Amino acid sequence: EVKNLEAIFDARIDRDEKIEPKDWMPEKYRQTHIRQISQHAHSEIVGMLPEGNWITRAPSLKRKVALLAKIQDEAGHGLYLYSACETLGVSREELYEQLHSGKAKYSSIFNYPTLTWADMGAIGWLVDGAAIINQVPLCSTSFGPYARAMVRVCKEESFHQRQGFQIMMTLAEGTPEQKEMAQDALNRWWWPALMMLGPLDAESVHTEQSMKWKLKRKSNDDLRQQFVDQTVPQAKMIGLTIPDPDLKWNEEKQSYDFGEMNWDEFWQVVKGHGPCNKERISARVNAWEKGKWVRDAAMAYAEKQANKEVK
Ligand code: FAQ
Repeated sequence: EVKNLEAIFDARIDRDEKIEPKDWMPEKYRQTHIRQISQHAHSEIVGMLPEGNWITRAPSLKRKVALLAKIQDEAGHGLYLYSACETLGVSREELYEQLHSGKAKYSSIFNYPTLTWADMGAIGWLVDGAAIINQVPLCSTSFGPYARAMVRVCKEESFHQRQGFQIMMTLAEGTPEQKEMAQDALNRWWWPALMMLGPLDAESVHTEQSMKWKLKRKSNDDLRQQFVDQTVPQAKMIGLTIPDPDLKWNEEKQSYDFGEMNWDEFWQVVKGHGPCNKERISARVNAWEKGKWVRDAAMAYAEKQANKEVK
């Protein structure tokens, strides 16, 4: 009977139908979606921390307002994604527990430090830039709640990317020191941003199955190529240099060739040994523990209200 259900399911995927939470789905489909959607949610939440570091030091009121709004958007994305994930039968408490205990992964990129204001520019421009390239195809992913969440998320990411590029542009047009600060941020964020799109296709264990299920619509390498081709002209436009001596326009393939990434560094960061992994997790655990009294008070209040209604 499961064989039969599986054939019907596969046919629905072939027809590009959306799979909804109450529909039958193979257990592996459910598990792989819980994995990817929860990693994505954790990334949004942990991703607030590097930028949170600069809220009190933004150079003007306008910059501070925009940065605050961006970080709040990220909180919203995290909450959407946790909700989408919960429709697959996992509770939010379990997901938080997985993050806080170090069991769950989140994007490697958020384990790097934010050393100067220019890093706010580089994150918006490069990290949100890479996130959009990865997430636009996810708007047509096969699982309905994930696909629908991505539509709004992508619109907001697009504002974030412009916000970051505008910071970089302003710095690059500024004093020599400001331009140097922008270049230094680009130097530090370029390679981590490329690696954020995941291991090489040849090393990517999930791509083949995820493509069949239309969870992933493009491979890691295709997305990376698209990111490079889109970003190199933007760097040129503002007079900054991509820190890659092997970067070269390839006339034949009509796109850029680029250098090799440091995959040892990537896997070290993914395994928890990046520059800020410990700091990020302890910030989350701390926020959770410090917020306990708020959760307790809200529960006590809700119980009191419920009792009142009975009388
Ligand atoms: N970091 O076989 P694949 C954002 C793991 S949101 C850590 O290629 P898959 C917004 C992978 O989980 C950024 N781990 O895996 C923002 C797997 O391990 P597992 C997050 C990584 O799933 C901006 C193993 O390596 N976006 O930036 C990474 O097919 C600014 C093998 O890899 C998403 O999560 C990595 N970079 O492809 C917020 C998008 N890459 O699970 C604040 C949704 C791979 O077996 C500020 N996710 N791994 O233990 C995806 O599209 C996919 O999951 C990929 C990875 C493409 C990330």
